[in-house]
Amino acid sequence: EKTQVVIIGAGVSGLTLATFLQKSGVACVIVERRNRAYIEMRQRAGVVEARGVHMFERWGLADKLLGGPVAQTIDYRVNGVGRVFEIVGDDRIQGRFCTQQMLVNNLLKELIDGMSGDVRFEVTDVQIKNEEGVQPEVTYRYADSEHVLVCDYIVGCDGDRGVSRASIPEGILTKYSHEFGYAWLAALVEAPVTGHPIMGVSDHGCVAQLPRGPHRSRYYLQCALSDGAQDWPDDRLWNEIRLRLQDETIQNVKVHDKFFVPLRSVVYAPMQYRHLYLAGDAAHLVPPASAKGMNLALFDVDILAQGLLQALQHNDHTALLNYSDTCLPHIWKYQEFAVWMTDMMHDAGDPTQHGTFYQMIARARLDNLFSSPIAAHQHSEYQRGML
Ligand code: RFL
Repeated sequence: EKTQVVIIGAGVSGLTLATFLQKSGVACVIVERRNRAYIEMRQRAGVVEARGVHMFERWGLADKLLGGPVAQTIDYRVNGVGRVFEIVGDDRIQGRFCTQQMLVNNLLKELIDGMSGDVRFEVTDVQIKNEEGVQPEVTYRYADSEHVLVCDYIVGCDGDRGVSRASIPEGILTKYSHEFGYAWLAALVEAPVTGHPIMGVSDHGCVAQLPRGPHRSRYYLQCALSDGAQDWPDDRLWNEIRLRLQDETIQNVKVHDKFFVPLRSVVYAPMQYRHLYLAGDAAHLVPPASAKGMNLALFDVDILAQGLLQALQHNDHTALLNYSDTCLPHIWKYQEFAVWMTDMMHDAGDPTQHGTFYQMIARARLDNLFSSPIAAHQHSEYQRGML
């Protein structure tokens, strides 16, 4: 069987890329190991930043895929005392509320139900043939039969633990990584954010509460790397939230899910090898304090979609050859932002991280956002994804 592009993984990057390509008349197939119902249920990010909104507008998809405008404020709290930061910038381009789940569901509808896009769920044993001078192939198993897709390009959108990056021979990619030494417990709860999204630091570790729809929000709590679900029963979770936010009025409500994310930053370079291109978490990871993972994935596939169109429709391979060089400076800029946010949030509250000296330095950094219009402007542009 022949197609132009095979995309491995139907997460946010794979589905967005396929939708852009399909809309532009490029034949593509997604192969995905999970079933559709599983993908429709998966919940993570909450906001498509201003840059991503602008991108979807450019592809004529913003109103079909995205929700309404999002809060342009962040309540930075230190030991319960809040200061509301206002994200400033061009009002015409604003971030939109759109959980990753909502975006993925809207993409599935648009791609499969609206454009008859070809997404093959529940495949196993995906393998990549990516040799010099030979037409690339992706093979997979579905039920008990083996399938071969012959194509022009392969795109790895299969996350950090997928097969795409792993198929690249040793010595080609450089891995740049940083482990922060602690984890975040992420808990989706049945209570909305009632005021502004909260980024809180406290002497007991950092805590954040971010909106996830009209009835839900996600709390993030700094915890030890070695912690597991058994260490965080619901009572402990709520007691810690009250303690870290210094707010005894917070009630225990239903907790829908709880999982642990070790905080790490990773970049693999280059993001391409022969006919294979990596996008999203397959190429880089950022800690969740920055809220950039999904947004960087969207950035990658925008650049890649344009490069693939140039190559396949105009026989111009320049943009595709330059894919890594175009993406990596942007990715590093937001890695820097993610490290700044993560260090600031943890050091500002927790003297066990880097001592009381760094606690005061981190608080001075936070203060800066409220006293310096230049710092506020730069922080806003990072938040909006416009730098
Ligand atoms: P995804 O979404 O993980 O999709 C990868 C897909 O590939 C499939 N797959 C395979 N398919 C076939 N064969 C194989 N061998 C395969 N191996 C894997 C998987 O089943 C899956 O369907 O990666 P993608 O598309 O690169 O998207 C990246 C984003 O999902 C990720 O960066 C964000 O979720 C990160 N993130 C956040 N990003 C933000 O921009 N803002 C946020 O507020 C935010 N919060 C978060 C987050 C990530 C979190 N976790 C789970 C680490 C909060 C959390 C808790």
